[in-house]
Amino acid sequence: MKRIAIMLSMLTLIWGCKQGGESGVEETAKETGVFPQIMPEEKPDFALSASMDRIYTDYESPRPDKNELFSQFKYTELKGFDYNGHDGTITRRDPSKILLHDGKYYVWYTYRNTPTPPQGAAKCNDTIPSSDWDLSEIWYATSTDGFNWEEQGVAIKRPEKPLVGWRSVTTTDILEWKGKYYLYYQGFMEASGKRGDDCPVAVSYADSPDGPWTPHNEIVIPNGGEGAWDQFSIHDPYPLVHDGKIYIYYKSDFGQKGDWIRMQGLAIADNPLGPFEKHPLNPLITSGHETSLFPYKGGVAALVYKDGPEHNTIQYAEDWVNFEIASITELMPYAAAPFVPDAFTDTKDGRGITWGLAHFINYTGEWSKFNSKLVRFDCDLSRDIHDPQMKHHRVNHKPDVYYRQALTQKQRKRISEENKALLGL
Ligand code: AAL
Repeated sequence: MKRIAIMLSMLTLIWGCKQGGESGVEETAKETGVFPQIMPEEKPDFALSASMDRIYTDYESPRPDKNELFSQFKYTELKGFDYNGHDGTITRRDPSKILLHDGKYYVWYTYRNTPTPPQGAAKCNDTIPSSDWDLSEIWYATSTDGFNWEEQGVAIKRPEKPLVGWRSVTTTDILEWKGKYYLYYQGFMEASGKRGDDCPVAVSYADSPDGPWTPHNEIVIPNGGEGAWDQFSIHDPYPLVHDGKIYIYYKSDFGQKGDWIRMQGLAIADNPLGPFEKHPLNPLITSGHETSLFPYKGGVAALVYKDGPEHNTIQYAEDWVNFEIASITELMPYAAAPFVPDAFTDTKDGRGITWGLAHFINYTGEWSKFNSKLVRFDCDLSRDIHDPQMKHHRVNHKPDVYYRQALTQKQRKRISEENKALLGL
């Protein structure tokens, strides 16, 4: 009897699909209480589970390959940079967004060239770095294809003590504003690792991307006050132009040193040299690390990777403040620094991104030779291309990738003991 009833309701459902299109489907679903075979385009007004509800509120499509804000990421080794055989004495990391100027791509990045690899805060001195980004400068390179780069040399040197950034200037990003150029960067005034990774943000400006760069020599985004979430670190300054203002998204590490919680905040100014006002809702994104963003339609999208409960997501904020998960992805670029053609145009119709630079940290995997290497990533997070090969909804890793995530001896021992107890051996 029950089977007949189900059959009848399914036949009714199919008949509803044929007869009434969407409304028929909804009506039939309401009558039968069974979610229809043809998924309603618009959010139906019958009861949905929380997860089903998100399909209509959060995602452009139930299929990632139909979601403009989903993409896989592909990686290509860059040419034009020497790393001393990756012995740890040279690092290039934390690249800036890519700027296109006079037919050339420009990128700025943290450059360290020291007599030794990083030795930790206890052993560091005026020439021995504490961390991979200690005793660093901001260098830059140019390219005409994004794969082959020509290193141009230093853009921002470390200033004299006690000016902001005297110990290290790192983790920079570029702003083009009213025909001038601004490089924002972390200005360390103590070796990273002494207390934490503590620094504010400084800025230098120039009339050309090739410099010369004039340091503003003042802190433009200060650390938070006593007890504030961003009291110690203002990392990864990431400027965009929106609503006629300069929006700088940034990260801070808070909670317990060594067990940091990392979240993203926003500071806004009318003038590139500040004053920057921090958003009252900060922190705005509960996850991520060097979080990169790009205008998308009328809002802004964010590549949120590495840390936090929502890592490995691409998020979207229509109002540039309240972010929602737009897709979940994998193998996301570290410190992604995309080419964002409309980063500074104050666009209301953001087009998205297709490539940029990123970095691999601890490139050789040997902590005693810690150094990082720049890499190119490509993706399809653009409204102007459709690359199906970037839209496969999973990366098919080969078995060796899984085998490399091997159990440790300690884990094997624990499992063996549990097994013996279970089997009474
Ligand atoms: C990076 C960034 C900041 C931190 C350190 C160098 O990944 O988050 O720049 O200070 O790590």
